[in-house]
Amino acid sequence: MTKPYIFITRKLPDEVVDPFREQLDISMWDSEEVAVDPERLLKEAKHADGLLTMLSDSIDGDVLRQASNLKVVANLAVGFDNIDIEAAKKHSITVTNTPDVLTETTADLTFGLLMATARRMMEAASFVKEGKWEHWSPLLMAGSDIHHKTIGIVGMGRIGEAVAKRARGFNMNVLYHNRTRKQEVEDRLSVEYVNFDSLISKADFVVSLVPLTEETEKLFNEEIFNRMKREAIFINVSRGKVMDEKALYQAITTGEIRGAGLDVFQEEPISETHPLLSLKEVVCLPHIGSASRETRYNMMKLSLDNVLNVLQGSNPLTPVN
Ligand code: 8YV
Repeated sequence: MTKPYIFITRKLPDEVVDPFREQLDISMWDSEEVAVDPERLLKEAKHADGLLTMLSDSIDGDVLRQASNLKVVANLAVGFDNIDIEAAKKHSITVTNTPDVLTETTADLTFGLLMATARRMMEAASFVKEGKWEHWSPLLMAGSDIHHKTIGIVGMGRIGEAVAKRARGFNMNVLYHNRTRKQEVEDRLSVEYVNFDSLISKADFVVSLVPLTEETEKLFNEEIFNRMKREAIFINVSRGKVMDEKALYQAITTGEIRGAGLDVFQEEPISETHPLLSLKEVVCLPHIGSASRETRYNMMKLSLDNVLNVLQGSNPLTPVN
């Protein structure tokens, strides 16, 4: 019997992929760093039974319309804004993602980024490395406290909850806003639901964990930054397109808010001339929320299990549609 054919749009480690070769005929794009060429992607999609893909690759309606054999698209991410879910539904293609396995890792990074930004850790580390530490002074690299401050989490999904737990451990007051109120989470974690406007005006740390949708695009814009406290720090670990980068730059340079910690950007990767990189109040990371070795391996394995399940006629472990 011929094995189902799948194409992986980036080179993944053989030790993760090889065990699946017994049941699947697998081809991979040959680079770890360079995204798959869209022509090759289309060519593969046209005859593959399954695709394993990631945020850097757009699986749009045009690709899905031409993919006559395709039964499953497994995304190596919890978000799936790179895939046209409606088109997948129309063509009866299952889409899967990688929730849960990355929750704690992403929450660690979120909290670490919040701490690094508040306590100016990157700036201070560069200061030492560049040989500028010549004397002590009372306000040398003085940042903002974290404990007993108010964190406002926008988007109380799995990662939001994991961030709230960490914040409670730091004796922070936790506010959240979400499409639906979560009474059980409020009781369990002692967090308070507030409307978006109230969160924006009360939080010392505003943390974006919302998915990118039509409603959340540029949710954090000039008006919203201006309504934040002047001491506020904005943390974005969800999607770059939920914020207006120009407005953020403006808000920091005019003192409307204190600073920002960003793991995501409107267009990724950013270049070294990106304006936000010039601000010492901003910590920029290269979209590494889920990037621990353990978690990335778990994400790859879960994606391959999802593909295999669908192609063997059973239910995917973590379907999106
Ligand atoms: C991605 C992410 O997994 O899961 C998400 O939605 O943003 C990241 O953790 C990573 O960029 C690989 O696609």
